Amino acid sequence: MNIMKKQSWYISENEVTDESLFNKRRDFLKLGAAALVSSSLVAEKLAAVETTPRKALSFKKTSFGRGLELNSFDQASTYNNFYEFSLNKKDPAKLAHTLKPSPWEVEVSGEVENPMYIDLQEIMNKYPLEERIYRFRCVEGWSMVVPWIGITLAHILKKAKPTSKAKYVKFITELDPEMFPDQKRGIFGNVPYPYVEGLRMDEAMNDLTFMAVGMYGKVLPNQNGAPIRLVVPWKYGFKSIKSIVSIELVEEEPLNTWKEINSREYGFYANVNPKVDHPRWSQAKERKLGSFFKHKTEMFNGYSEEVASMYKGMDLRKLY
Ligand SMILES: Nc1nc2c(c(=O)[nH]1)N[C@H]1C(S)=C(S)[C@@H](COP(=O)(O)O)O[C@H]1N2
Ligand SMILES: [Mo]
Repeated sequence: MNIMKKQSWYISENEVTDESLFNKRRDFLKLGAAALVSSSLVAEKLAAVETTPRKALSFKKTSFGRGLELNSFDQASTYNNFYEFSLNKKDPAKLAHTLKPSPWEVEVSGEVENPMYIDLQEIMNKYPLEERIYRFRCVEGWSMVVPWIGITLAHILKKAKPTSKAKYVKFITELDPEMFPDQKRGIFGNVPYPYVEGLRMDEAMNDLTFMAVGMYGKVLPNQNGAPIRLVVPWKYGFKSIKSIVSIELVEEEPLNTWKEINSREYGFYANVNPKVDHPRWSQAKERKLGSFFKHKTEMFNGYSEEVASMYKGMDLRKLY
């Protein structure tokens, strides 16, 4: 037996991995015996690690995020929040093979002159894809830097032509219990499905707001939200909804899933803000995946120049 004495600098695994924060967040979900059973099932499936080769995409490089140090593909694709598969971050990479990203269509509807269905093949083959390197910050306190490939949401919305009544955009994840095991639990599950998110119209049209179909040069791995997901880099990660099937332009602010689960702790705006703490933990610092030390959280996750003007006159303390 090799028992090491703890050094003064020793930080327990829990503190480093943020698993403790994750668990705190999870407290609010109705975790019953079912969840425990499913996590042992997950262990049996450990062998089924995703090995599917990803299709390469053609895209244009851009200057977004130049100079930022990228996380590795392995880091970004094996530490995921995707509750439709599991509440444990290591599980989606092992379980997401049940998600069938093709064929796939996204419906664009509601307050638009030109409602449409967009085929994912059409986006991948005909739209002008570009690469953008963005910071990504989860509300739990971990962060990463990822090279996403996709198009701006504005590109899609302009094709659909929003009417003057369009004030918000509502996004919905696919609802299909055959693809997403946690959805099978219905009202006894952890999360009210389908997962819903929303943006105000100006946020949706902001040039940073991105619809990703790929990362690290190739199509998205299922666990990162294939075949198409939102990326809003100045907001906490839960806004960046995965595996989208519906984009609806609406008049009223949509109720997003985490606000529905716990409106005291998660809001609609959810802008990254080091000065507004989560009711149960500080947001002043964050830890980038793979790095040992924490660093300071930046206002709007470092994107103030591009987005701060949208929130002039609003009480940022209430924007959580
Ligand atoms: N449909 C759906 N979208 C989702 C989630 C989810 O559970 N389901 N989790 C969110 C959260 S909390 C985060 S931090 C990011 C994680 O994205 P990643 O796994 O690509 O890092 O996805 C967001 N989008
Ligand atoms: Mo998150």
